Amino acid sequence: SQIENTEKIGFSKEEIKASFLKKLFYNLGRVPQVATENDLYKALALTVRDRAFRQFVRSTAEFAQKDARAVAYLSAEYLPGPHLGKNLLNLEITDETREALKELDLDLDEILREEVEPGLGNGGLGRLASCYMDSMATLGVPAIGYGIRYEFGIFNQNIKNGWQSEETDLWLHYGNPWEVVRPEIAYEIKFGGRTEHWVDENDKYQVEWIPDSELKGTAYDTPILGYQSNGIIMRLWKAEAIESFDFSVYNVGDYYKAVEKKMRSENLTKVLYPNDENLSGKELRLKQQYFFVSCSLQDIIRLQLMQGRKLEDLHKKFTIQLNDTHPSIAVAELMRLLVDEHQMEWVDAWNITKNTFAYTNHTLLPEALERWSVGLLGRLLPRHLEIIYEINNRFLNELKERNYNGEQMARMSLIDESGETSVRMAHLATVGSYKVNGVSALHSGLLKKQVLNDFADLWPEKFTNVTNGVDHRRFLGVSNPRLSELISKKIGKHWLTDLMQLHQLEKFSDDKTFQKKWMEIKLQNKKELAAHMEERTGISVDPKMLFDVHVKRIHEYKRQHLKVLHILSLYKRLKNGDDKNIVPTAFIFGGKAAPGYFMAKLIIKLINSVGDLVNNDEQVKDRLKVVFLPNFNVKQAQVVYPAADLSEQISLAGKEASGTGNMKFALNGALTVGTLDGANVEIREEVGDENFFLFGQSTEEVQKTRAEGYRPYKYYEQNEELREVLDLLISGELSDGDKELFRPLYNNLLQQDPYQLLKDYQSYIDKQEEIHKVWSKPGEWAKKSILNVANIGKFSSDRSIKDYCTTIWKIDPVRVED
Ligand code: 26V
Repeated sequence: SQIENTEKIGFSKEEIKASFLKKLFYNLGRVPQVATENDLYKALALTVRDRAFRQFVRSTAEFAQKDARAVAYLSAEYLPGPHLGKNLLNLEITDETREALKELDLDLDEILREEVEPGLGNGGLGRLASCYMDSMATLGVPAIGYGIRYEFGIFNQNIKNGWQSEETDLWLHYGNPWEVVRPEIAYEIKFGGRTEHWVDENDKYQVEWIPDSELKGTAYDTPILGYQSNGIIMRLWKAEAIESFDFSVYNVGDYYKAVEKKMRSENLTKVLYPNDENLSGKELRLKQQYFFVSCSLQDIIRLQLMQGRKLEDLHKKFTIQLNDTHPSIAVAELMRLLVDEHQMEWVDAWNITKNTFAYTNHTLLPEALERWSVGLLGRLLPRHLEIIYEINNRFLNELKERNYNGEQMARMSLIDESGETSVRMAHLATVGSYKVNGVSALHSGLLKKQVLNDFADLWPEKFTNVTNGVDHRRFLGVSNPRLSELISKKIGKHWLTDLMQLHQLEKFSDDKTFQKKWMEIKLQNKKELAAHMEERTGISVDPKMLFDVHVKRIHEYKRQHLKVLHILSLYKRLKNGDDKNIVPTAFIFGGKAAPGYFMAKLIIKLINSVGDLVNNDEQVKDRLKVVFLPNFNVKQAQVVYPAADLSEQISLAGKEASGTGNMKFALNGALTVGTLDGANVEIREEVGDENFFLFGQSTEEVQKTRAEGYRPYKYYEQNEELREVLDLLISGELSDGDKELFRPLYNNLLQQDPYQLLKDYQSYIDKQEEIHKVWSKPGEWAKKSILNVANIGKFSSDRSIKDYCTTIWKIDPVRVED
């Protein structure tokens, strides 16, 4: 009723226009005549934010009234993408807003382009967290997304002379109209020092942690809207100094010391670590993880108590999802809060803890599995190290009782004593959780067979799969308005909340007029991307070419360089006058390399060098184009996916946990060329093998190849075209005569080739020939494209979240409607 009494803000064109002008005038002190693009963007963002907060307040009231069980999603990364366009769609006011602005002589699309996206993540994992926020909001899952408010997100990528260079991301520079700071929601966080143990007068064992530094985390809330109804918040923590602590105890002479300390505190949330899939054991990274975990757990406990609930019932009212092991120190922190701060018995606290957490694993790559050295962990979090040892002792005792031998116990221990003694965070997360899941059927299977094999044998019922999904409202609804409109005209708008409705398109796949409209839209989207690329790179591409797209983080396991070998083979053939079966193709790449990852940076240089060679060669430049689109992020992704004809998903089988780009491409009508890796397997199952270009070894074959002693050199010797292409790398032709530049890649492929490119090469080349043949038959291609979209319904993140609700969280969504 308090909500009812609050003035209802309208959604009509007139009301939006009035609100917008009011915001521009009163919040920004501008009239339209003198407003900058940024002023206009901000005024519109504030207009929309008012409406967004209303949804959030209503949902929260509803959830509270129902005393609903809630999810706390703990993720060190989020990649929400631009908020404005998405919120307009969710509020269903895109057209009204466009009209309102038009009456003021303003263009909505131009304003949308002004938004700088929050790049608070590296790639797949962070983007998945944001897709899940959207779906939780839409479905009415009571949820809060907790994370870190990095001041500098993922770096901006520039390409200089073909090399990647990194530039600081200043996303907060112009202010962030979407967030609201909550200064009263702040928690103290301790680091370092020592612990004291004693038995008190009631014979109770007591522990006190005496830290050597403290700081606080303050909440910043961003509303995340669901489609048409609900809204939830993403609560990000910013590190600040505790002023009273610093300033009062020091005398005037130490004022500057105190200032320094303040600055040191604020450093904690300054910057996102840009390494995906590689851990360097950095102290600040562990501090970030503990910081956001402790703030979030203290907040959850506050919410539990505030609702008049008992702490003993925490696991009944909250489930906490760990997005990879990055927040897994939470297992020890919750134990500390319950036992040390809330005086609970260990056994009771452990029962709550292991029934509260659930853990999602996102990678099997050994170099990405988190371990923290006992030395570092003990120095930073002495109490947590003790707790981890205690959890481990009790766990190993349990194993002993089950007659496990020493070798098995050493393998399963939370502590790895084989090298530098360290804590295996995946083991901590597994032992401390009631469910563990992988992110595709294949990956969840491998997780049980490889990394967590012993645990899966011990607790088979703990392990499950939830195949990833994507926010189709963003990646089709917002980013591909033309296709969305065509689909809605044919089958209605119901697909926005039920992607399975796309099945209805199946019956039009042979319809020539429909095929024509379908491909006409693709062409329009390609024109837009071509214009965008030309603006960014100066390279012009004919929109009629086949758009063959490879966008994702640059990593050897993703095999961007296999794509390069293919391009070079086509180049060679064209130069030799052998142009049969080669259709004009634009090869489009995008993605960031971790700043310290030499091979990945060399691959970027290679792509650009191949581009220079091909794009400037009179003989081939109308047949092949190579573009590296700099700074691939969510905003650019929204222009790329709708324009793709072919989606490259060519990782070595068994390496890509799921992939989510694969889903976004297919959702926009691209056909996939891919290996049997991650979610590709399930995409192929859904769209049908005749509509999917499969190549390469299976996971089992990859393992067999390795077991038999893989010798890449054999393929170099036996395959003439492959040999010529590889030799081109060190010929100097790509590098102004420099024969050494690409030698590290060449040597790596010939000597180790850990991702077996050479073994999969021929199968890839053959498949590409088939692809070019199909492209020459537009009707056939169009049909396959339509069938891909018609059968992609499974990969909505709405389905993933429903799976989490039923198989893991045991939550019934509560949809609030007007
Ligand atoms: C690890 C580290 C190590 C420390 C430094 C920062 C950092 C950041 C991220 C990671 C692990 C990234 C794991 C990841 O992103 N996995 C991807 O998750 C996607 C969503 O489930 C999935 O689709 C991709 O296949 C998988 O690679």
